[in-house]
Amino acid sequence: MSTAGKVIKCKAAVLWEPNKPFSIEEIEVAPPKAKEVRIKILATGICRTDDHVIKGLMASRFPVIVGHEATGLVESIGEGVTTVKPGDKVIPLFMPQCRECNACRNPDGNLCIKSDITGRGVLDDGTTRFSCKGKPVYHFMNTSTFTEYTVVDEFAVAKINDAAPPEKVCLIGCGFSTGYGAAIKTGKVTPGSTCAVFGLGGVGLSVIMGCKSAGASRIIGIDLNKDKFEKAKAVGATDCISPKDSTKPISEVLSEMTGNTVGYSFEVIGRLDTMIDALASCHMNYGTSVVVGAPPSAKMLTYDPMLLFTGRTWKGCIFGGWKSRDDVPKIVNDFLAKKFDLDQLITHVLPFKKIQEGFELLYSGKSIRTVLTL
Ligand code: PAD
Ligand code: ZN
Repeated sequence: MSTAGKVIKCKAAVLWEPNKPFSIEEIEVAPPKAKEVRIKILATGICRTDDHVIKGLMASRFPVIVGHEATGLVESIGEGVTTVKPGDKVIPLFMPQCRECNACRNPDGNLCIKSDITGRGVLDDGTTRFSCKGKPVYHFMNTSTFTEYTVVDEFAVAKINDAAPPEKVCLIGCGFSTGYGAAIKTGKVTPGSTCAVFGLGGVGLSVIMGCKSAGASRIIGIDLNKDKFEKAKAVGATDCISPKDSTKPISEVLSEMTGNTVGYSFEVIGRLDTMIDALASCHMNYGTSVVVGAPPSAKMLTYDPMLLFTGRTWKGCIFGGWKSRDDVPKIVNDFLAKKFDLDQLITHVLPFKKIQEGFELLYSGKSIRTVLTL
């Protein structure tokens, strides 16, 4: 029996307030309105950005359904939707692409004006499609994937190749593409260069994979947790160090290790102190440092402007600088053509109802990416 046009009752992991565990609830998902798409989620990864909402580090309205790294099938479409149809395999896009705003029209831009980085928590028409116990539940970053069904705006979904394995390519919806793009698109790492990657989670490892594919000859991974080193080396790091192993500033350690040749550095943690450390670690004149880790909201940092005066470039990127609707289907095809491997990033696969266990694995440092299957 078709569910199109009807309210769907299904299970979702609802966050009623910050700093509380998920509660698996029965929710109601309204049908998609004009230019909206309702999606049955097949697999969704756990990313640190979801945890930023739990911890209150990222602006959000509550109750909310987080999750933003997923694969799904289109269940039904609203009026006027032309780019996807029921049955299509898709990836929801936390960085949308409306194709009309200035950033979308600029060849180098990707920060679409429709992106919800300020935590409005609603679809483009200003309302939500989720409710639970008679209360509205808010959306998260144009996606909300910790649910059996979600609704997104058409500008925030990409049709992908039917042959793509959902429990792997969900990582292309965030972690992999973010890191890989930070290296090849935003940092523009060059062959033979030396790179330093701060933070060896799923996103940091994807930065390493990008540096390697760009032809970097030395890639140094930096993390406080030495258990991350083995995986980092498996995906392409040539050396790994812990800041705890030296009393000197990490920038000096890196300079001594490399004869002062770090061309590119990446902050993939989301901390103010390591953003400055990463900046100071790239070459004072020709070095480029990329902020990938999400900055804690409402925090300021101070830094010595001499770090930039000598010539360094400091940049950042969301979703690796990719234009999501154009590029995600291509990245999925590159995966199917075996241009990179996602298995290295997926350490755990759990049924959706074990979402809390998946987050515990993230907190304990035991997982890189946990994928939840629905
Ligand atoms: P993760 O928590 O899996 O990895 C972070 C790593 O940093 C862990 O291995 C930690 O041990 C390590 N770490 C923590 N503190 C320090 C420190 N002081 N010095 C050295 N290492 C440390 O996170 P992730 O890989 O899922 O995400 C990393 C960041 O990227 C996080 O801030 C997330 O919100 C952000 C992100 N940004 C985008 C984007 O579009 N810019 C997308 C996805 C994730
Ligand atoms: Zn993410």
